[in-house]
Amino acid sequence: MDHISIAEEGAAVKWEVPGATVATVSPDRAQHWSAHLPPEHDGCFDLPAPGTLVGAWTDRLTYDPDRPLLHADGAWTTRGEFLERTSTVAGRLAASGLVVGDRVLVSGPSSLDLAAAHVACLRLGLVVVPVNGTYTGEELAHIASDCRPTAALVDNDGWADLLLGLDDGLIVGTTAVDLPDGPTPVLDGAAPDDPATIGYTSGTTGAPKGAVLTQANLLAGAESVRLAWRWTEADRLLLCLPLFHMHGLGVGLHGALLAGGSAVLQSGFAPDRVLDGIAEHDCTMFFGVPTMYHRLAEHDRVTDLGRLRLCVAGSAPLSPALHARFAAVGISVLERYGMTETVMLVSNPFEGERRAGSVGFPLPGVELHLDPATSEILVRGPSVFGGYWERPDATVEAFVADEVDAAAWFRTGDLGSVDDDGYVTITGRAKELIISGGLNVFPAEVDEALAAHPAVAEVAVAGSVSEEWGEEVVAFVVAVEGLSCPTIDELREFAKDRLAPHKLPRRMLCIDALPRNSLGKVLRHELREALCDD
Ligand code: MCA
Ligand code: AMP
Repeated sequence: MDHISIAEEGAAVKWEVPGATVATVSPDRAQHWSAHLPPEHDGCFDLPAPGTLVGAWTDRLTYDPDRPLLHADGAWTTRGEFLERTSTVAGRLAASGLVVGDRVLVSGPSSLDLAAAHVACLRLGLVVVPVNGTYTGEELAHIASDCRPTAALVDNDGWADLLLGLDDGLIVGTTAVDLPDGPTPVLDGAAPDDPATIGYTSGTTGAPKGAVLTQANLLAGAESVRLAWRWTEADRLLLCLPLFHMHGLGVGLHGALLAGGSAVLQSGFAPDRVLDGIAEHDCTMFFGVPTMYHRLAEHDRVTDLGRLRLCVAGSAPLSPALHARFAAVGISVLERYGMTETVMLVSNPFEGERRAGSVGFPLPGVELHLDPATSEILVRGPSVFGGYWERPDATVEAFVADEVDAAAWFRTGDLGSVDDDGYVTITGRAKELIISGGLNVFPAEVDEALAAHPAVAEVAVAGSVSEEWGEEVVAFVVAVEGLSCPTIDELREFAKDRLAPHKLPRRMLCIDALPRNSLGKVLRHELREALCDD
């Protein structure tokens, strides 16, 4: 293990992105990592690299095999049972012909089967492509044609037929992986730099791209929060976030397995069930997006969350007002910031002030720098991915090379500031993005789908502030001359086969013309401002 002193310069793992623009960056080396370190670390910590997520899990979980690990579908599974199940599933996948590096599309409501299928794939050296189960056929088809999976383990209605329609050679099953058993294959043999997951995420323009995360990236991402949040095997996480985004998967599930703690999996979010689950299973931690906290704040048993030792919020800004509502009942919600491409980046401290409106300090191993010209947040470190699947151009665009040392900086597309105490605040976005209920909506994709409506001459969407959703998608529609504007219901119905439900507009405004600059580009910020004046 590399022993890193926080006083040492350029501590992060280095990598190069050939061809990336070279910019002058003068990183502020004072990363305040010590704010996250338990006192016994004495200002130093061990980077988990070189290592693999699966290696670290197995090391932890083979010890004390009778200890409860995951609660799902009404029953507990122990560490030993879980490891055994994952090796059986891996044996089945290997016997079906899957080999190291093959991509496997995995999607379904949270369940033990889903967790075991995911872990089995990783232990076998397969590359998991987690997919949001609410995606439409079109969205799914894009991902499948882009990453060309060898197998798909999916529990969502109609998906098996859809996928077989795209590729009849695909091995398709459910996450129960009811395939013939095979001998136990080599497990946990992946190297740190081997790809482990491909997470699809949209860019400002173009179709969603796959962010490739290695075993080492995922390990570093989970390890940094394990350390910072003092996550131990005594912890029990109530995990109701979906297991197809980084928040639920890369932080919730991966972190629980790495810490050797336990987790109560719930499929979907229902405040009553969350509070009941916490009480029944003596949970110690809860992770959620701000929309979940908003709904919990409205609940008459909200103070039950006070029995937890840690409540973490992320994926979208937690408003200072919501932070204050929890503080008023004695609950100090810890806000953190991350991305599909980077796992977790910045977090409020476990000890010390959890500052409302701020995301805190860079996590151990993460270097953060603000682009001096634009204030865009640039990051590098062992959890940051190396590039997009088969998209060299997009990869080059996503990184800025450092003039001084070889490690490139990833451009997050988020704008930020760092105050005198070292707290990072996200002040805006360089990228065109709406975040609704913790889910990303890229306006251009929605514009394109709505523009195909026969009564729509032109259309652009913008995000309006919403207490519950953070932001809501609002469509500004110019009707075809002589036709009346479609209603919001007609518009949603029209687009529902192309766009997942969270991308559909919740409101619509009929206008005479879209504001455009002299080059014809829609001035989306003017639409947002119009909504603020509303
Ligand atoms: C559901 N609907 C939504 C959303 N979710 N509409 C807008 N935005 C959403 N996020 C639709 C439903 O399809 C339904 O449509 C209607 O809204 C009401 O649904 P409801 O039952 O109230 O919603 P829900 O099923 O309770 O879902 C809300 C939710 C969910 C629990 C907040 O969206 C959720 O789990 N969000 C978290 C996603 C997440 O894990 N994000 C992390 C990605 P209709 O009425 O038409 O049926 S970001 C990430 O991973 C990075 C690394 C990070 O930093 O964490
Ligand atoms: P995703 O691409 O789904 O991983 O979403 C990542 C994006 O979510 C980031 O680039 C941010 O814009 C946003 N995000 C995540 N956490 C926070 C947070 N605590 N505050 C504000 N934005 C956040």
